[in-house]
Amino acid sequence: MSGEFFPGIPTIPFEGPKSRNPLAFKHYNADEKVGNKTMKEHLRFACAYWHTMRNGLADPFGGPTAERPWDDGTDSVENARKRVWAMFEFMQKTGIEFYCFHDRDVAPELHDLAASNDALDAVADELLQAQNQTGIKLLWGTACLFSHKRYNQGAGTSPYADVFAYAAAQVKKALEVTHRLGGEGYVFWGGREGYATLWNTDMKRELNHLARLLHMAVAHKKKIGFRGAFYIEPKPREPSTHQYDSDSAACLNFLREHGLMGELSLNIETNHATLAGHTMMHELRVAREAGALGSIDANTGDELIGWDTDQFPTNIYLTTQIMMEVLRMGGFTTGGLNFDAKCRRESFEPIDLFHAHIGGMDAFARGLKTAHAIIEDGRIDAFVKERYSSYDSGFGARIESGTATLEDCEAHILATGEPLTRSGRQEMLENIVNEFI
Ligand code: XUL
Ligand code: CO
Repeated sequence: MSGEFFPGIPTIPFEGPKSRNPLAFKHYNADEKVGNKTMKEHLRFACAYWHTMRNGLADPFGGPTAERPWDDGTDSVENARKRVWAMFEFMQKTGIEFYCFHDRDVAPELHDLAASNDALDAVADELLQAQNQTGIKLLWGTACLFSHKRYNQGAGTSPYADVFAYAAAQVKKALEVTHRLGGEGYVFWGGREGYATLWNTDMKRELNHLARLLHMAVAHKKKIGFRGAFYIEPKPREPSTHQYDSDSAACLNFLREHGLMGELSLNIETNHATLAGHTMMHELRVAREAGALGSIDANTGDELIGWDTDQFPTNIYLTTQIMMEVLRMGGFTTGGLNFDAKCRRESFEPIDLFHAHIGGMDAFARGLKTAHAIIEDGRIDAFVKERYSSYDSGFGARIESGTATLEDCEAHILATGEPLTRSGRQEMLENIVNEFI
């Protein structure tokens, strides 16, 4: 492929930690092995089409600043087709092997559904050609069910049945295009699936409708033979006051209540965890322990700004914690690390897209190595195992196996007296983590 979109920027090399070249990886060395897999096999980085190609970098107080010389700013299918090649040149140069898209990022929404579907098919032709030429794959596709004004009161949870039907039709098409492009997954992020106020809301009906939409999607997935994974992406608020998929626990509860557990797993995003008042490690742990950790939207928020800033992840503690959970589930299968992140409004040049992704990839390479080393070292795991060892045998084993009653517990304490507890050693364990960072 020619280098017409990012002239003067080479394929980003790995130069190691001593390099001072801003256009080089210091830690991400794609083919280097960590444990029994290479870094690229562990990390499965993906580039988000909406941020990389479509985000003008506006904020609530000012319009777009991004300079994207290849984009003529129109909604033409021609412009959309051209953008595909800018996206793929960018991914080739950064060595990112997957991408993710919404239907409306890759192709324009036109005057009616049929025209929009035709536009999407035309761009999908181009995407398929670019995938075949580069070997880059689709991590997941999704439908944008939150930007158009028809979705002002939700999509699957809209009080209007025809809006529901429009959303479902969009899901059908996006799913078919994802299938055609060999996507490894499909995401449901309920951008406006929640409420602005309970005074006008029938929550039970809305939740039932959302479940209907997902059941329809599961049925259609089976009908067309799509074998990829389905994910729900939790987020507590913004744009709505409360979103039903507010965090991992709420999503799991929803899936269980509506008979969808096993059909969908979770795509967990760092900044959404922050907005939910949780650590990312918490959100991942909740999902992993339910066997439902599917994929990750890798970004971060700003501690001083209260909205979804979608910044690139650079914090090594964060990436270490994330990779601990990923390694502990045995690695990704269909999922990966999708940079659902954008440059700051001040970083408006095309080269900033490179700095941003290089930084995120290096941060995750360090997180991966650190997490692997902590697990290999084994001291933290050994501590945790020992901490719960009173349940391994004796009376504790009877509690776990369900053979002890309240009366048995009373008798046990009357016989043994005041229990012994030990220090949780938080500081010592944090010091061990720091030994590896
Ligand atoms: C929005 C967000 C979405 C989803 C896909 O906060 O994260 O971009 O990842 O719809
Ligand atoms: Co996301």
